[in-house]
Amino acid sequence: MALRPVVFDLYGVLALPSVPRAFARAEEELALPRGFLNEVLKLEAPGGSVACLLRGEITFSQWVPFIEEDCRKRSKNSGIHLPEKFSINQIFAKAISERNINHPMLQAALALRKKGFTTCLLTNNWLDDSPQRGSMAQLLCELRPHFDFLIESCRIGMAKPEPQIYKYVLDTLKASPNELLKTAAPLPTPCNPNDVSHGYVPIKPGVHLHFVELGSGPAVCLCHGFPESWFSWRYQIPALAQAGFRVLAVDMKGYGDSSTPPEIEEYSMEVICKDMVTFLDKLGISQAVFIGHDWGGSLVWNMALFYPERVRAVASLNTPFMPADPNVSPKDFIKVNPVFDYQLYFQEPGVAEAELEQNLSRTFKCIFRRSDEGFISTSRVCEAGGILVRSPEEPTLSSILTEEDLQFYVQQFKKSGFRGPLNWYRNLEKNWQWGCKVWGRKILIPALMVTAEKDIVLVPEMSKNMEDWIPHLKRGHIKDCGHWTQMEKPTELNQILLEWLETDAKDPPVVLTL
Ligand code: CPU
Repeated sequence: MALRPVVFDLYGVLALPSVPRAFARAEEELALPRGFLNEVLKLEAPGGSVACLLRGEITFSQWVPFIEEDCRKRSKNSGIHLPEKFSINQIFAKAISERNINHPMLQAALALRKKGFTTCLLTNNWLDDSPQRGSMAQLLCELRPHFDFLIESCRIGMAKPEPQIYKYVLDTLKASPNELLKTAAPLPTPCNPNDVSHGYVPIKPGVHLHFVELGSGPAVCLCHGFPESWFSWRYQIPALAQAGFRVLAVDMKGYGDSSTPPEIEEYSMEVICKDMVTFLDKLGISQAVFIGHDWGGSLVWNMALFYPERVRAVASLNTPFMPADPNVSPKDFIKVNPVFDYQLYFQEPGVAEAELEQNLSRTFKCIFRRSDEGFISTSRVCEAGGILVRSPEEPTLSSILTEEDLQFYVQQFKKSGFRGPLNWYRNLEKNWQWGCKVWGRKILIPALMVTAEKDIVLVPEMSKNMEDWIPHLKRGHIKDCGHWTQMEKPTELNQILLEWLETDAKDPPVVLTL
């Protein structure tokens, strides 16, 4: 389908026309007449060095001596003194380092794209081989994924305002009318499974872990819960990568493209923690920030308790840290907390598998819902004879995911079903015994607990005593959020995680004093 095109100028998407501003500042500092630099650039013949630069015929570093020569000539002709320290390189370095994204404009571009418009970023740009070229690369890396097309003059041999560049743009964007619908507040950009890098780490014979990786910087390992996927972090992965982290979103053992060994013992917390340590070892990562949700939350607290040296910082969404109490067995705990009754129903191998695998699309439609959309009832499940028996045969799709998102989960669970995922629940006694060994141990590494107001299974109240065990605990709380935090409230969650990562998970910059 041909779509309606929208073309953005790079300087619309950048907050400040930084080159003219840097020119004005340089002129002031160097006591040059106002507009001197612009004049030099403008006076250039159509075939001059600026045109060559913008068409990519020469690189930035090749261009600098030409333009400096032009400046010298012009100053001589007009009797202007050009100081010794005059440097085009420095003026541009400043201009580029000050370029900031104009977020409202970018959001507008994203909203239009979401509504079916084809978006294009058109810019007169140069081949940057300057020492500061990294800033330009960073900026374009951030912008590129948000547009269908990025057209840079230096890559196509034509520059604005030459008429042929507009013909080129029109040929690239094939137009056809399309209805503009009302725009809502945009969600963070999710990642597309076909557009991300996938990695596979051998853990031991017959077991490997699959993960999606984006960004560079300190490693952040994202651990999903039941019954999910690396894809549950789709709204977090680009945001954390953009903030300067190397994000590794893992398909936990038993899920998606990771191995799904059939044995129950393979899914104890002790074995899964060891797998995650091996995962880091084999990638050569000495420490990672661990962020987990649901069962992934349980896992990351255990990583912090048993392997603090491998954990740069730990954060859990929804799942509180509840140390194993030697006086309360898991069965006792479930008796006191009837919302966990489904966990008893999950115990007998094969039973819940049969129910949950019968119609994957219905299963996920029933499970992935906000609490006010009729979330499955998790109490009296044994008595009811199933977790989905009280849900509609043809449930509606929740507003927290799209039909394509749903199909992704369906396709992932077609591979190995629910046996591996359910096995996470079949080590309750073993996990408790393992936890009892460290009764009294505290978590003193940087830690964050994010509670979700309307999670009816992992209720915020359950986290109330965490400070006894994690005295320096930081907290975030998301109102009107149910169990599926990452997809229900991605904007709010990203804000909490990014602020915490910035303050507690980045190594402080090294300050050199002379
Ligand atoms: C319940 C039943 C079926 C599908 C989904 C749910 N998470 C929602 C809750 C699933 C869960 O049981 N998490 C555990 C994690 C470790 C602590 C106890 C709860």
